[in-house]
Amino acid sequence: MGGCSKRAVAKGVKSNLLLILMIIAMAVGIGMGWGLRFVEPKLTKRDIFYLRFPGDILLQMLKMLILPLIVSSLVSAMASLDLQESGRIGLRAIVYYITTTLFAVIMGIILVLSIKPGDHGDKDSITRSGKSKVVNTADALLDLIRVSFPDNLIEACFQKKITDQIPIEKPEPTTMDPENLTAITMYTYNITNETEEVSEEPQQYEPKVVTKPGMNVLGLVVFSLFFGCIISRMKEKGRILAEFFEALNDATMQLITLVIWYSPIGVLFLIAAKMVEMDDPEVVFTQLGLYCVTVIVGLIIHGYIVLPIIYFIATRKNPYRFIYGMVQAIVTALATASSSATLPVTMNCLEHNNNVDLRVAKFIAPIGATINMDGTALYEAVASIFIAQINGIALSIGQVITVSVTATAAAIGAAGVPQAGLVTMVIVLTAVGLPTEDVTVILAVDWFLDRCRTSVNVLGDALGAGIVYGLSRKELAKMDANKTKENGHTEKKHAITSVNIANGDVTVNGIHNASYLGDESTNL
Ligand code: 7O9
Repeated sequence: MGGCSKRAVAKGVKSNLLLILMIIAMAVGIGMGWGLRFVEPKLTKRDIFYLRFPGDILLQMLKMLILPLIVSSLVSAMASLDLQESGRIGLRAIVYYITTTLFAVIMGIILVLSIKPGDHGDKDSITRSGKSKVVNTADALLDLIRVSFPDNLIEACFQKKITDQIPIEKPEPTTMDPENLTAITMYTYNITNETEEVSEEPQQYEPKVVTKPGMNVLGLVVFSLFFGCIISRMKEKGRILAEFFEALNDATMQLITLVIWYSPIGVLFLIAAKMVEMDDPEVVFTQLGLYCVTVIVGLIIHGYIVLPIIYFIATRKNPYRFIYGMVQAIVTALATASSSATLPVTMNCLEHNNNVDLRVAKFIAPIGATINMDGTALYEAVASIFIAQINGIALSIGQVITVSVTATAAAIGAAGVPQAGLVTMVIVLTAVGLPTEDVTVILAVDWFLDRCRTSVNVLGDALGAGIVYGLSRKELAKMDANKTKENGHTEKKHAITSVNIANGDVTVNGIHNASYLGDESTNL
């Protein structure tokens, strides 16, 4: 027992050291980046490019791990769960995702309707940046199903097929033959033709399936879930596959531990580079300050009050201790603005700091990263009503409800579409008939709010895993009992596969076994 507590202390120091390093990295990154804004001569794009380099390497290492991580996690988790149990656990997760996303949206709507950030500004005085996009809601919905069943698994690792909107060419006016015109009349012809196009009927589009770069996560998730399910049903015959994916998962998790030790350096430079390259914050934040405040207050209330209350109700444990265990993941989310790149860190924190049963963490965390985006949902609800406000449009109750439903659905389906932030935003705006080109008004602060909402997305996934674990203890214990009854030697085998080499010493991974036995003692 003495060795056990020593190990616990060593583990505590280790995770605290990382935590301290992460916080220092964030502070130094902000300070250094801010300081570098004032050096003369100003940093060029090239300088910033090099400043970001250590951060880019972190991002690449994290993203490199996503593919083996999600496939091995989902397959091995499904293979280790009985169909009935995994169904019940999955159902709890889905209920949690939908209700919390809806809560986030409602919180956002309440705040934006009471703070009214859009009533004070003048829409035309706000600097616009970027371009809006043409989106068809029905096609976006169909795409969700389309990407779930990729036609080629290898291709799904780096590309996805989605529906694009192709402008329909208008037939040339027959009265004028452009080929016979002189250069100057040709010019005026084009001009008049263009203005005619704007004033006449709107441009029509037709759908076309195109290939876009980026991993088709949804496709891989669906495949892995079914594949794992089948392996579980094959019993003895599927055992070799189950063990293969289990080993692959263990190996990937150990690689993640290595990457995490590098993450403070990466985080420092990612944040510093972002601080240097941002546009003059004074101009942007005086124009959109109240809007940012609305989003951030909403995110804080949702992530640090509403979700912890739900966690407490479901598990009767201190939610802030759980959140404390997730700080590394939250800082990584702030630095990378990507919950998928943060997923390896999230899984690591769930396993090592919060002792969530691996079968639940492996099953729930990747699905959460893919479909559970509370921060994004809250953000989209606030943004669309903000856009209505700056246009002086008063929304009816029906329209507000439409915003809440579409924002919830858009956040859940976001991983199905590339460039999702913009696209899902346009879907919400279209649903209530708001001007879609006004998304360009809020793009100037999007990079900043993206980081904030990503950290709430990650926190929501983590708390979700904790909650589902808390609610599923009975099923997990029952499964353990069944397994020990079936054959005593399997457990021993599991213990050996979870030998912790990353520590430098060979100790049997305490968390893994403790959670199998339902032991509370490791929950520090
Ligand atoms: C935010 F599960 C994983 F890790 F494999 C996974 C991989 C990719 C999960 C999700 C994705 C993915 O593609 N997600 C995605 C998320 C795609 C497009 C848009 C978004 C929305 O992103 C959030 C936002 O912009 O609000 C946020 N940046 O959580 O990453």
